[in-house]
Amino acid sequence: MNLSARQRALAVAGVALAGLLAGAVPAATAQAAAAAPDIPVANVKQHLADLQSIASANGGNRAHGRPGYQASINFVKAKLDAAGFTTTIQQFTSSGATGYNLIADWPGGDANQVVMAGSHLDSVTSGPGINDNGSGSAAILETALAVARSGYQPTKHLRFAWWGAEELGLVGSRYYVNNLPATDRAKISGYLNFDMIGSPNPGYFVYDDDPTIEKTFKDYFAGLGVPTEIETEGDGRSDHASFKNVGIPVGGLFTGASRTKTSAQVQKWGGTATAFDRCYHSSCDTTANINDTALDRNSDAIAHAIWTLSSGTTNPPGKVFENTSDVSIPDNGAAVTSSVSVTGVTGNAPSNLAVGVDIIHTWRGDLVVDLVAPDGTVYNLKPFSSSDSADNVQTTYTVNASAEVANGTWSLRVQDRATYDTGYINGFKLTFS
Ligand code: DTR
Ligand code: CA
Ligand code: ZN
Ligand code: ZN
Repeated sequence: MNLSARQRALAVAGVALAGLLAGAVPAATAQAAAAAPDIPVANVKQHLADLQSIASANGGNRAHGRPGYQASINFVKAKLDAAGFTTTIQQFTSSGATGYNLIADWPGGDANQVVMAGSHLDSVTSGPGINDNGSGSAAILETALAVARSGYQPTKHLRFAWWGAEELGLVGSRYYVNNLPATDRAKISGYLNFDMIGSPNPGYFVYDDDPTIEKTFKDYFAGLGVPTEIETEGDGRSDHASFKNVGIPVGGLFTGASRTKTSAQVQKWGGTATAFDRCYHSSCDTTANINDTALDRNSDAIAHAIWTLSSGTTNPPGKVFENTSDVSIPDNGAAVTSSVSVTGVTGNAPSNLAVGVDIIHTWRGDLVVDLVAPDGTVYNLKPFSSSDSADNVQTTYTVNASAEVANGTWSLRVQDRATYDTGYINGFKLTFS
């Protein structure tokens, strides 16, 4: 058909418009599921070194009812609190001694869909328990810290747990499950268990329980070119049993204990036809009793499973919202504000929200400076000081705002509470990393 130039131009425009209307929107508008970061095995090994030091300082073990276990719980809890997790210590009694579970929730995500990962933190009395089970405990600790520092926004809610008294018979995890209301049990979409994942003569075993969880792990190792086997001795042998017994989907990883690696497995994984861990439940289960490659691969597999099963997104690094308008501060008068409207940030604000403050004011001690979240929550950045005679407030505060929904109007609120010195707000900036 002979079309004039104008008719052709209109036809092309019509096709383009039809395309847009039909939803041919560039894929860039839909955020792809985030990929897990690499878990630095050096960080995991540092946690193991710290657990070793704790055992050495407390009679050589980290067993239930002993000082070394309490110190281990305090060590893990402190790191999680600093990273912005909501932590809970659950007490129970076993064999006449008080035991402790540590539960850590990452704020945000769908509370009706909980992805949970756990490891028992207790050792036997005969040794420091670095592979059994410092390895699992350290790996999920570093994975939890990676969630906090990466800006990952999980669609499902993430919960991590460190169990007490596993070596006495899954006591801590069973206590947790038995005291979890049925409505809350139903919210756990999967429980991932990690007990001995750094054995010195390792095998790569995947629990054959929930098929989705099993496939998630097997796909990861297939991507590494590392063959895996189904964990056959696991049923009832670790804390996943407490969850499986009440119908919660479970999975996990294991590198072997006192059983002997077969010659076929030596062909598959290397190593020797001896025990996977010759120091199982012995005093030699120290930091020397770890295979770094197995610890690294399993730590990365844990992160892969957590990211995959919670199907979230990661905020682009450093989303910045800034207001540079000058706002005069009345001398010894009412508070004034500078505000920014945050949009396009998924989920909650990070635990390390960077709050840039630029206030020009002589004798800055007169000033009270607050960050006000969209829901009105006040985070004091700087209190009044009758002695701080320096000029200007030009600094960046790091605020744990992980309890706050990110999108909305955030304000910097400033009040001059003493006469004579005056000034103004020069700038206010929020960086979502
Ligand atoms: N019961 C665990 C070690 C253990 C033995 N077999 C398996 C299978 C799967 C996980 C763990 C284990 C302990 O001694 O803590
Ligand atoms: Ca790694
Ligand atoms: Zn054990
Ligand atoms: Zn164990």
